[in-house]
Amino acid sequence: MARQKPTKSKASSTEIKQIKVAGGETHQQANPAEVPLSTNQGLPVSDNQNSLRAGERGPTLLEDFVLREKITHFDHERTPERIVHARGAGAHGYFQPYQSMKKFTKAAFLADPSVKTPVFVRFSTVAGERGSADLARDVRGFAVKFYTTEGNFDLVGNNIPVFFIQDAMKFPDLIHSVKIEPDRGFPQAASAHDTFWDFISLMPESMHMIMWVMSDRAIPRSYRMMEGFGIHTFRLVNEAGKTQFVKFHWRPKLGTSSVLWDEAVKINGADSDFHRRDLWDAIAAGDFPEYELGFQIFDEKMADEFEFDVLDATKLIPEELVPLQMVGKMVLDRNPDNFFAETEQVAFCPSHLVPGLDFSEDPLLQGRLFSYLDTQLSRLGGPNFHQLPINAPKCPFHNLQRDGIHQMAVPTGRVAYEPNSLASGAPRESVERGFTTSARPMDGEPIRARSESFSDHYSQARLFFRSITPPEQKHLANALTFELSKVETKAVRLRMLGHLLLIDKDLANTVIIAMGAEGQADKITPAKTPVDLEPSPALRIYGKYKPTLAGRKVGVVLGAGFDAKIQKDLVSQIKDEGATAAIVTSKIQGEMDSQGRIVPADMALRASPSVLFDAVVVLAGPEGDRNLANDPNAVSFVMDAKRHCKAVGFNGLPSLAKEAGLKEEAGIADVGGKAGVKGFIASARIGRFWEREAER
Ligand code: HDE
Repeated sequence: MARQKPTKSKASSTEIKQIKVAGGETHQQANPAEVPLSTNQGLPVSDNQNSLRAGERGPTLLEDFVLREKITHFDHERTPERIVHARGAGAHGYFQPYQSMKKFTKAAFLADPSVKTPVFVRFSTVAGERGSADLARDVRGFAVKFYTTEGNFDLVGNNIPVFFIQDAMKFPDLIHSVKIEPDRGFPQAASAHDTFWDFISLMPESMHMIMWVMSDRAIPRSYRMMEGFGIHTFRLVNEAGKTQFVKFHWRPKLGTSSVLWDEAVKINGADSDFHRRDLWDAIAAGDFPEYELGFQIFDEKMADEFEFDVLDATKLIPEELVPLQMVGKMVLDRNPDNFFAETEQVAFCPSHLVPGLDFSEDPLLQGRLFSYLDTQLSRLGGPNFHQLPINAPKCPFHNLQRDGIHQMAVPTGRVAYEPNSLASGAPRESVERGFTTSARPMDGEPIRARSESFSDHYSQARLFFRSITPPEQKHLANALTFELSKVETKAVRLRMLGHLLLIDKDLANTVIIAMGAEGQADKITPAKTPVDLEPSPALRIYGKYKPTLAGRKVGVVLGAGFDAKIQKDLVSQIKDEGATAAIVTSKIQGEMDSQGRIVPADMALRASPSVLFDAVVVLAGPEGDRNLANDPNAVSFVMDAKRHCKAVGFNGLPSLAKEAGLKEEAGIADVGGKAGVKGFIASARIGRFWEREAER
């Protein structure tokens, strides 16, 4: 395949020939030593500024094949976007097992702890279009392509361990309900509208997922700080043919963090690429995101004893019931070279499997096995998308498929069938190395029906709500109130409130009171009466991982005359934590310290609200304090950091403190005082001080 040589940009513009062309404007021409620009046919281009015209002021000629080639290619620069998960960010890396998993699976990439398997990961939102904002309340896609020696394995998961629906038949309805409403074309990337809640309120099976989507999990701080799940039950198969069930989990090394809804709304305005930029910046800085892969392994007998069906994707298996076994780590250590060629063109398919793994009969998974290949055919324009570099296996592959649109290979020889006796060495099937479907019982009449074992829609929703921490519960109730208050159709609101009453009375009543709907909720009769399950602390975000500042970003605002010693100490201690310190000043050129030296800035205050940081510090001398107190950007910076329960350090700010209502309280302290910089760092590690959170 022809590869374009990267063009090295020459630093000095003196090498470029400046000529005056007709009309007097300057026309730049490259030095003869530069790589010549050419058409896609390899023809060097003599003029990349002017189209071919009939006279200087005449119409452009159809004959201008250089212009037409350039414009035609431009016109087709976009492929159709993914119907779901359109907005995403990708990264390269590797996976390495901790130990051999041969006892459970014959998959080669899990057999040898010395072998690193290359991976490409794409994180995404689901509902919004390609250009939508990153901080929508939404599920996040967590798709990993393992380029193994036995072919590609795609683990196409999400950041939430369950799903809205039980059967693939409902997927188009679910997605149509959440996407922009078809008549008006809005709202974009938002679930807070009538069609979504109308559908959800008519689908009791979605209640468990709704708890997750209304929780802080749906507004993650970073792709680097969220868990991932394969959701469905899969099978592991070992050399002897023994099968066990497995659920896949990803655990971020940095722990989990989420933002508050008020932050999410403001981040979308301040930096709608927040997650994409965060991932890119971390990898570019050498701070490589890491995730551990964990397996929940269980057998048929155990599965039969659970109170729920392991084929039902709206249910999870609490870790307290089947603990996670950590099997390896994934490190993302390289940004894509080209967003389109890699992140956009990557094609994940849950049907991409390797020997040693197998599917289950989960009816949602079964539908996915068809859908992904089908969607790639139209999204990537034909059946040869596997030849694109990002999709091609890194192990050899040979078969007798031929032709098709966008064929990039040149197959040789007269034989394109099997068996044949005319081409020696032509590929043949292999019983030893080939993928075989695991032995599993299969019988029954063709039927369209949901198994009785799928019918408990409320118990695990209740389990989730009762397992998370009180601040998470509060945020969940607020999210429900927010979303349902945006639903215009009263009947839909009241139907949803009826479901909430079945999930948890306290939760329902909080939302009912906040909406002023006392005594009006619908009465819903569940197919199966919900039961109280043992809470699962593993489902919470907060208190599950060790507090850390690693991978986080601290905003350090400097006002004129700030204490240079404190600032230096602060920046060095932040770095020691594995975090980033971003210097923020009123003017982007920097700010003067107490010793008259200018410290350069990373960001300007007017473009950097505190929602972009995990913790903040503001330092100033008397003049700086006065200036900041008069700057609404500085005042809202501090007020928001306070409101969002972040660690706040300050020094030398009597006027700004008065203006922004800043005083010493939990997580807020003078870094020049007793607690010092160390005290601030200790608070910043904790992250949020929920005791400061306002009731609403
Ligand atoms: Fe997807 N899903 N999905 N999905 N999905 C797609 O495939 C589909 C489901 C997930 O970064 C599409 O290439 C059906 C569950 C991710 O490129 C499409 C059903 C889970 C991504 C599709 C589901 C996912 C997709 C759109 C119900 C978590 C983005 C473009 C039966 C386990 C992958 C594409 C990327 C993308 C279909 C449900 C995860 C249309 C029919 C459950 C992470 O084929």
